[in-house]
Amino acid sequence: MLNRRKFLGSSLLASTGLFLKTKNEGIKSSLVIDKPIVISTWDFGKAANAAAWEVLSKQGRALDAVEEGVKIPESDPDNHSVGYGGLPDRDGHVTLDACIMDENSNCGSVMCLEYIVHPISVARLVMEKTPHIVLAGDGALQFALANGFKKENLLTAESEKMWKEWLRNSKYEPVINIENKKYNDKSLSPGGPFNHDTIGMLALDNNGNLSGACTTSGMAFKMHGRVGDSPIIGAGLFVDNEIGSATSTGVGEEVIRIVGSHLVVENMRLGLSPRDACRKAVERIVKRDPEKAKNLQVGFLALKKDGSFGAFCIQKGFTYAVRSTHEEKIYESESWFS
Ligand code: SD4
Repeated sequence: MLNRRKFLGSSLLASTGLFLKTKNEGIKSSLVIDKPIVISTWDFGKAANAAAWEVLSKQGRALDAVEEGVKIPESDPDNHSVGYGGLPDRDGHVTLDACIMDENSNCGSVMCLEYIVHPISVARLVMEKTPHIVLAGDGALQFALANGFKKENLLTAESEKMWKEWLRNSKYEPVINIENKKYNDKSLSPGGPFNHDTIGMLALDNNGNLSGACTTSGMAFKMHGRVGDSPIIGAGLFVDNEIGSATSTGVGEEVIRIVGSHLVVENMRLGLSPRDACRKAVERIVKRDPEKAKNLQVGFLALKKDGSFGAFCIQKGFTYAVRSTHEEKIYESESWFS
């Protein structure tokens, strides 16, 4: 049945000229017919996708899928860049940023939230229970506690150890996600690898609706109060149910500057494929300051309304995970620099 459906999908697309194949871009040979689909940033997106898939494969809503999905890395103590076990700011506080957006442009966000393992669920509650979109800091914490979330210490012994190693030099030199370079080389950077990664997740459900979620502990050893792109609607995440969705990872400041995820969705609105839409956004960052870009990492990931997907990043090394009816795979994104 699946094969027949896939065949029908492929032949329909081929006959209408929609059968596209681009290097390193997800090939959705049976686009609409093969929904649902979920994609997320980095290798650890695979386990998160599996949780999202539990929802999607039972005809669940994309919104529920992305929330359930990103909760996996949020509660994983071995993931030092999301939720529990995330690396603290330079003063030792684990401060979390998260946002969520549904098919009706409803959205919710928390910034600089402490002590709560699942900031994504608090963001969803901000969306559903308040007339607001963003709650920050202590206000976000009070809101979470009032709604039954438990206050927990998020600084694990391992994260604390890494922070203490960092404190020995206390060099405030925030660099994120540059794979295989000095920040991920333990001998050059005690405590590394530490400075990545955010999970951004995008899903298309059986009803053809899109939603997205993005959650992170942000830049390791950041200034207290620093907020990145991840909880900012339009920067770290954007969903337009008519067109598509996008999310980002990397140096948040550069993404905020260009309102990156919104830009990727608007590029798709203009007709670009997900991969090309991401590439155009990367180009905007690189062209603004080509010298700076050599030492920056930003990656964009996009999922279009038709189920096609793609990514692009500045430096080699950004990966993303895909789960659909016919694949469970990790892709390596194309990059500006090789
Ligand atoms: C931030 N964009 O806080 C996040 C960090 C990140 O992979 O994505 N790391 O700027």
